[in-house]
Amino acid sequence: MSTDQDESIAQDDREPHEPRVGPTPEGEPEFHPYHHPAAGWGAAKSVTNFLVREGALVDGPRAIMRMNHENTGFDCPGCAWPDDTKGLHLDICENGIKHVTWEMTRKRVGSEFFAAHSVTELAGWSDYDLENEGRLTEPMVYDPESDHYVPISWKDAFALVGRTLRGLADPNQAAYYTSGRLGNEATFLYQLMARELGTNNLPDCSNMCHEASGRALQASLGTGKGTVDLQDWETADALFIFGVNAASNAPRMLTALAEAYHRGAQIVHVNPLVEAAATRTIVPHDFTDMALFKTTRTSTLNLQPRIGGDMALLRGMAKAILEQSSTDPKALDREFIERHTSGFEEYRALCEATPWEELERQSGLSRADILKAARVYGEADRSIVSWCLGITQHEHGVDTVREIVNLLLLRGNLGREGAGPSPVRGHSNVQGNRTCGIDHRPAEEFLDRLAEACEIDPPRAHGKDTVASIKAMHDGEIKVFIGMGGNFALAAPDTPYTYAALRNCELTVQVSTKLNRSHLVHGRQALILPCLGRTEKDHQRKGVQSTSVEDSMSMVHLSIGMKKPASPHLLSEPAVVAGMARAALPDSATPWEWYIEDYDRIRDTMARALDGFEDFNRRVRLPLGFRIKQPARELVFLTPSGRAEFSSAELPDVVPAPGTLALGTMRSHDQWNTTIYSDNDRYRGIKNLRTLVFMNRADMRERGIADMGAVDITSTAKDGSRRHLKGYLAVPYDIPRGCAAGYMPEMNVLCALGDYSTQSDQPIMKHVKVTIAPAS
Ligand SMILES: Nc1nc2c(c(=O)[nH]1)N[C@H]1C(S)=C(S)[C@@H](COP(=O)(O)OP(=O)(O)OC[C@H]3O[C@@H](n4cnc5c(=O)[nH]c(N)nc54)[C@H](O)[C@@H]3O)O[C@H]1N2
Ligand SMILES: Nc1nc2c(c(=O)[nH]1)N[C@H]1C(S)=C(S)[C@@H](COP(=O)(O)OP(=O)(O)OC[C@H]3O[C@@H](n4cnc5c(=O)[nH]c(N)nc54)[C@H](O)[C@@H]3O)O[C@H]1N2
Ligand SMILES: [Mo]
Repeated sequence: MSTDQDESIAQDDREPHEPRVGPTPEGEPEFHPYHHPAAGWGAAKSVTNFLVREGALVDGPRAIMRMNHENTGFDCPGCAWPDDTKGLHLDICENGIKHVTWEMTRKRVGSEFFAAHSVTELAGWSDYDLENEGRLTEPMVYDPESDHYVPISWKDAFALVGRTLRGLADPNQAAYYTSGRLGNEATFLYQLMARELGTNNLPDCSNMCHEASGRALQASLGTGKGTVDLQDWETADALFIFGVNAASNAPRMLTALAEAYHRGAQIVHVNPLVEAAATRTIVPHDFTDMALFKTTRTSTLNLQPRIGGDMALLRGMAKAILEQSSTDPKALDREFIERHTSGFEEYRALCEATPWEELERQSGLSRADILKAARVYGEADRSIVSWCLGITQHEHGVDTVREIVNLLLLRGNLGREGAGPSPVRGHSNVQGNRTCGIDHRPAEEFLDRLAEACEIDPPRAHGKDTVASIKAMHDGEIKVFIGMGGNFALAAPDTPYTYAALRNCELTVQVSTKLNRSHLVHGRQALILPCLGRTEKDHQRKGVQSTSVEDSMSMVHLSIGMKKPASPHLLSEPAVVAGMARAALPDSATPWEWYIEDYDRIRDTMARALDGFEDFNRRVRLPLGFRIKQPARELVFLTPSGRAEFSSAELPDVVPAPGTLALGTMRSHDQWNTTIYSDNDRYRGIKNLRTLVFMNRADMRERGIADMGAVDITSTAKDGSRRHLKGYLAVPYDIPRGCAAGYMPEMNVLCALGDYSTQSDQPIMKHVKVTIAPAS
C-alpha cells in the first residue's frame, strides 16, 4: 500500500465521532420482526402519537384536509407520488402527515436562541435536537468573534451575498445547490440568476438520487422521465416494483398496489429485503377497510436478489422471453421492435451469449425464480416497471435502468395504456427542478430558448454536480456555496470530507425552514436565510401567491399555502432568490422585483422559455393542472436514431469478494432524508436503534457476531482508502448472503467521495464494499 493511502487511513481514523443523528432513545434497542399490514391502524396510531408530541393537534388535521386537494390546497411535500387523478378522495398517508406537521410546529428558533448557544455548542447537539427546536424566524449571520449567529437585516444579508459573488474572479467559483422541495417558480429564477451570473454550477439532490434514471431514459428513449401516469398504473396487468421501500417512502403507492391486487393484476417486488409494501396493507383512507381491519395483499411474487443483482435478473427475464419466442410467436412484439427500435439484434445476441449460471450467480436468484418473473412478464399484455434508489445508486445504475427499458421494448410495453417505465422520484418537486432548468449539463436548445426569453447570454460550458462541487470546494476552486433548501452537509457522501469542503468556503448561504447540520458546518462567512414553507400563505404586492410543482408522473399543478407564516420576517423562496440576484447583479435587466409582485409574471416568462409550458398560467389552473407532454409516450423518440435504443452493456460483476459484503444505505420508516422523527423503524421491527446493520444470520455466524452484537464496519474505497463506523449493532435479518443494510445519513461516513458511478456521477450509496467484524 502506498504512503498516500496510509495517510488517508490515518486521517479518517482521526475524525472525532459525530453527535448522534436521531433522538436519545427512549429505551433499549429492540428487534421484533413485523407481521402486520402496512399503513392501516399502525400508521394511524403513529400519526396520533406524533401529532400529540408535536402539539399540533389543532392545526394538524385542518391542514391535512387541505393537502393534495385539487387546486385549492398545498401539495404534500412528503413525496413525489401523484395525486389521485379522479380528485375524488384525499389520499393521505402517515409519512405525509408527519412531514407536514414537522413544518407546522409551533416551536421557534429566533435570535434569543442563537444568543444563548454558540455554534460550537450546537455542533455537539444531535441532528434531531437541532431540528426539534422548530422553525427559523429571522435572517442570521455568523459572527466569528463570538462564535454565535447574530441577526442581520434582509437588506444586509443580500448585500453580503451580492458583494461576495461580485468579488469572485470567476462566476464558476460559486455553486448553487437545490433540494427537491423548491417550487417551479423559485427554481426558474434561481437557475436564471446562476446563468445570468455566468455559471452552470447547479448541483442538486437529484445528483444523488435519480441522475441515473434521467441519463438512461434520455439515452434509450430521448426523454429524461418516465412515460406512465396514474391511469396507466390503474390498467396494467403486471407491475414490477424494483428497489423501493414504498410503504415508508412512497406510501400512496400502497393504494395503487391494493387496487391492482383487487383487479387481479400481478405485482412482483424485487428487493433484497421483503419490505412492508411487498406484503399487505390496509388502505388508510378506506374507512370500511380500516374499521374491519380488512387487509389487501400488495404482492403476488417477491424476489430477493443480491444487492446490485437486478441487471442480471432483468437480463435473465429477457433471455427467457427470447428463448420462448423461438416457439411462441407472441412472446415478442416483433412489429413494435421493427418499427420503433434499434439495436435489437445485438441485444438478442448478448442475451443468448450470457449463460444462465452467470445470471444466477450475479443476480443471486435461481433460474427457476428468474423464470417465474419472466412468466409473469410474458403473460401480461401490459406491464409497468417501476424503480427507485435500489436501482439508481449503483456503479451500473444507468445500465440497469436501460436494461429495464430493453425488457419493456421486447414486448412493446411503451406508448400505450397500462405500460412503460415509471421511476418513483424522491423529493416532491425534484422532477420539476430539472424541468425548470436545474441541470449542470443543460441542453443547447434549452439555453437557446432561455437566452431568447430572458435576454441573457447563458454560459455554455457544463457546470459541476454535487460530487464535483464538493471536490472543488475542498480544493478551494469553489468559494461560495448557496443551498436552496436541503441539508447538504449531512446528505452528501463522505461526511468528514464534505464538512471540510464546506468549511473551506468563503461564504456559505443556507435558505432553510429549520435549523440543521449545514448551518453549523459553514464557511468563513455564513448566512441562514429563513423562508416560508409550502403550507404557508405567501402574500406579495398583487395578493396571495401560489407556486407550481411537478410530480413523478409529469403532472404540473398549483400549490397554495394557507397557514399564517411561522414568523413575519420570513420571505418566500422566490423573494429570497430575487433579493440575492438583485444584489449580485445590480445592473441586471431582469425585472427581479416585478416578478415577485405576482408569480403569474414568472410563469409567463417560463411559458416562453420552457418546452411544454405553453399557456402555463391558464393550464396550471385547470382542476388537476396539466401533464407535460412525453414524446416517448407518443412513440416519438428524440434519440440520434429517432428510435428507441436497445442497449447492450456488459453485465457488471457485483458478487462481493470473499470476506466482504455489499452494504446498502437506506432510510428508516421514521425519517425524511436527514430529518429523523424517532429511532424506530416500525415495518422492519426496530425500536430505539439507528446505529445498526441488517445482516444475514449465516454471515453473522461466520464472523462470530452475536444477534444484536456490537460490530465495527470498515469500507474500502476504489482508491483503497478505508472508512470506519464503530459499535454498530448487528440485526439478523431476512437479507441475501453477502448483503448488508443500514441507515443514511449516519452511514455516509462510509461512502468515499471518489466512489461515484462513472455512468451517472452519482455517489455509490447502495453497493458500498465493507467488512464487518465483532467490535474491537
Ligand atoms: N417518508 C419518507 N419518504 C421519502 C423519503 C424519506 O426519507 N422519508 N425520501 C424521499 C427521497 S428524496 C427519495 S429519493 C425516495 C427514496 O425511496 P427509496 O428508494 O425507497 O429509498 P431507500 O430508503 O434508500 O430504500 C431503498 C430500497 O431499495 C432496496 N435496495 C437496496 N439495494 C438494492 C438493490 O441492489 N436492488 C434492489 N432491487 N433493491 C435494493 C432497499 O432494500 C430499500 O427497500 O423517497 C422519498 N420519500
Ligand atoms: N448514504 C446515502 N446518502 C444519501 C441517500 C442515500 O440513500 N444514502 N439519498 C440521497 C438522496 S436520494 C437525497 S434526495 C439527498 C437529500 O438531500 P437534501 O435534499 O439536501 O436533504 P433533506 O434532508 O431532504 O433536507 C432537509 C432540510 O431541508 C430544509 N427544508 C425543508 N423544507 C423546506 C422548504 O420548504 N424550503 C427550504 N428552503 N428548505 C426546506 C430544512 O431546513 C431541512 O433541515 O440525500 C442523499 N444522500
Ligand atoms: Mo432523493
